Amino acid sequence: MSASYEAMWEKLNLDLPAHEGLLQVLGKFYGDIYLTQEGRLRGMEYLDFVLSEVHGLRIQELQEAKAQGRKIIGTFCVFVPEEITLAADAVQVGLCAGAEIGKDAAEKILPRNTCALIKSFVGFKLSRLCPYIESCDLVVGETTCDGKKKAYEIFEDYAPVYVMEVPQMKQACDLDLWKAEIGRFREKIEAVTGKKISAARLKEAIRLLNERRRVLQRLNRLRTAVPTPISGRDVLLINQISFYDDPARFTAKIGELCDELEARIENQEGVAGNGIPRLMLSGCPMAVPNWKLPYIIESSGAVVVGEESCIGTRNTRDLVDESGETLEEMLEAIAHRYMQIDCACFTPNRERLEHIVDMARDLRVDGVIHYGLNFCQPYAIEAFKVGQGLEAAGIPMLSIETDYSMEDVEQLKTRVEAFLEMVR
Ligand code: BJ8
Repeated sequence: MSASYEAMWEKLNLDLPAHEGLLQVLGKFYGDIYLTQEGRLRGMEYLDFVLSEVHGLRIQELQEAKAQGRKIIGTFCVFVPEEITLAADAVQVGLCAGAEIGKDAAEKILPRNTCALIKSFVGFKLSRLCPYIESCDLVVGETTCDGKKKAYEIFEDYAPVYVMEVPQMKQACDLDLWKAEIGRFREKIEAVTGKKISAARLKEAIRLLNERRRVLQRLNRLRTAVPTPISGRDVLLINQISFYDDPARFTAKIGELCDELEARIENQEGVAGNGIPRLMLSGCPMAVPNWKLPYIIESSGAVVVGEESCIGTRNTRDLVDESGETLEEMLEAIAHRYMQIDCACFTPNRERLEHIVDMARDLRVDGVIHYGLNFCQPYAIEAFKVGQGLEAAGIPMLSIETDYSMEDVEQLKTRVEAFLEMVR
């Protein structure tokens, strides 16, 4: 990464030597996991470039946006409605982190038995390693799992935090609560940005973000092809980048990539041969640069063809109804769309079980790997019902719990290989 960014990082008060170390590790990790793949699509060059500039060019763009008076809003959950942020001319970026690097710092203020995702974002902040967090004018949390909910109470000592209340059930009264929360969020965003949200701007934001969802839906549909035309690692990266790249640019680039995939399918070309087991991942989100499990799977002779996750289809499956004309109608449509998210923090959460089985069938998978981060109770407990649902559908499932460390790689590989033997 260019040395010309150093002044920018210094201004953002990053710990420069530690940050340099992080970039080196990330570059090596990326090279090993991504650039060693054979027959990669031309369209992935854009993603390689964006990732190589993850702390460079994109941060520079955020600083330029700030200089023009735009605000940067950071989030940790797909429940935060980006349409509202965008309609107030702000930029929303995902802050979930998938690296272990700030773990020791995080464990000074959080219990050790906290999930890796929470420790990671807290650790990145405490270690002054994340230029995204340091660029934020507001960080938006949410009351999903207990770990995040309580961590925000501590996090607000280090960054400006606002918390949205996400209901835990989906009854009529919960939808009312959620609508009120969206109204409260709109007021907060208007206050932070100093800009009133108009119906015209909200309509445009809804359209733009639906387009991003549509292109990712198209990408996922193309993966139903046998042989699959793109690796699971590459699609995970695309989903991860969708959380911080410019939405219009990203959508255009992924559209081009899908054109390339269609040509590949027409020629019956794929990244893995016909007999290679097709697996689907289901469970906790994999935030950048958490590529551990897909890499283990794909280097063990299988291919990942779907991700039932918030960094995957849980974030792209549902669109906002675009027929609303007034602000009220559009806010209502936004509330309805977000309440369809089937996060394990909800009870009951039967629709997730149905979605998983439907998705596994559509993608013609040979098996599902349920992925949970250690100490994530919602997903770990829900894995039992997911397993039952898949068993009834005749689809094998392996449940894995892990974290961001590399210590268990060999053990995971052994389990994945045994599972592959079974599904073959
Ligand atoms: S809508 S999945 S992004 S909450 S892994 S921090 S649940 S203990 S990330 Fe999530 Fe929103 Fe739900 Fe999606 Fe807690 Fe579990 Fe950690 Fe998690």
